[in-house]
Amino acid sequence: MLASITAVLCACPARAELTWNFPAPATPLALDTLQVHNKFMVITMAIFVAVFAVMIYSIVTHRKSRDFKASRFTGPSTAVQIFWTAVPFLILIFIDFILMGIPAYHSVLVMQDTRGDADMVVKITASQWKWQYEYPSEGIRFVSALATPQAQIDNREAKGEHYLLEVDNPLVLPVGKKVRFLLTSTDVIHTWWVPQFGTKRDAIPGFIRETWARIERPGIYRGQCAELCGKGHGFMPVVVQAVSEAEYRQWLVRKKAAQAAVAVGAAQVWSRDELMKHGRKIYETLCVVCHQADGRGIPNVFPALAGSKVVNGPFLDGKGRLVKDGHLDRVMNGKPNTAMQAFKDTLNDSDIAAVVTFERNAFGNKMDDQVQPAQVKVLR
Ligand code: HEC
Ligand SMILES: [Cu+2]
Repeated sequence: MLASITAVLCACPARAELTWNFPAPATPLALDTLQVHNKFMVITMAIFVAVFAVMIYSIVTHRKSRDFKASRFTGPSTAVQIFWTAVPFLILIFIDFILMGIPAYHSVLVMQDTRGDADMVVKITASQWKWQYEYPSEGIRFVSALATPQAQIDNREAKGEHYLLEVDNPLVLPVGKKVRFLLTSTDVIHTWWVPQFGTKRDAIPGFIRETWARIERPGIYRGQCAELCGKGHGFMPVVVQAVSEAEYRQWLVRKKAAQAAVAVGAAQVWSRDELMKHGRKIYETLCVVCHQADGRGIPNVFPALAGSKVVNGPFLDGKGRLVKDGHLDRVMNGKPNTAMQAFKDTLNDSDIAAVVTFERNAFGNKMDDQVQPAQVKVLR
């Protein structure tokens, strides 16, 4: 028994880096809330020590073995009674309102301060189980999904340093700028949370909520969805890369060029191999959480794509229109009121064409056909 406890204790520090304090604040707001926390800890510790000191002193000095005789007075004067009621009352007012209330109120005000003086706006859309980031004034939009390989999740490979806290496309932000975040969701409630920013806001379907951050130091900041949002809840991390203003400008240029390249790619005819290769990548980042790596889904929850009638059925009718509830329709428009969301707005033409082609020719499906990006484009 003792040996096993010792073994567990000794193994712990080797497994995870143990830290006892909060992560270093990266925004003024996070610093503010940390200071409130620390101040409150000092106050509660002082109260704890004072109350226990009196209690322990009384227990020790007035104990029976010392033959202590209790005093037997009754009914002290009204003045004394008012006095010993009023004094604790005043102490409480002082501690609660002055020492704790004012700093807490200040923090909450700062937290809510999303007035129009922000330098830039980022729109965050949550969906099961990934984040979409949009820079409205730059015309940039992309999906940020978990990048941890499935093999690590399945314990077939050793877990990496940032296990479940890594994404394919991090949110890139400039330091020193007030960034206003607008949050919403397409399905259930999610929460966008980066501990080092001191911000945590629910993304609620049908509502736009807001929060903000002014990141002070460049670096990579990691967080998670903090609202239990279904099976993939633990698989939708938030990664923010804070860079200098100049690097941010360069990133914008690169990102725009990449988007333009995607548009060019969508105008070309892709080979089957290209479609399959790209389709596998999309499938592994976005669909695998539900339909599983082998395409067999989870019985009664997520349908199998292997052997599915939809996947192994037509996707366009004779006139080149979408077959209702066909393969392409299901992927582009989803199925209302189920976990199968519409991918039309999250994926570009090439992504949709590739992932559909992949599904039709993987997991034992042998449709031997393909979808071209240009076909998806006209169906939008
Ligand atoms: C959040 C879970 C989830 C994710 C992620 C997801 N799906 Fe689905 N998918 C479903 C569910 C649930 C259904 C069944 C809908 C219904 O009731 O018909 C479904 C149905 C389908 C079907 C029809 C299968 C059939 O036999 O009815 C296809 C095709 C499909 N999904 C493709 C995809 C693709 C491609 C992706 C990734 C781009 C994807 N799905 C991502 C949950 C998901
Ligand atoms: Cu979530």
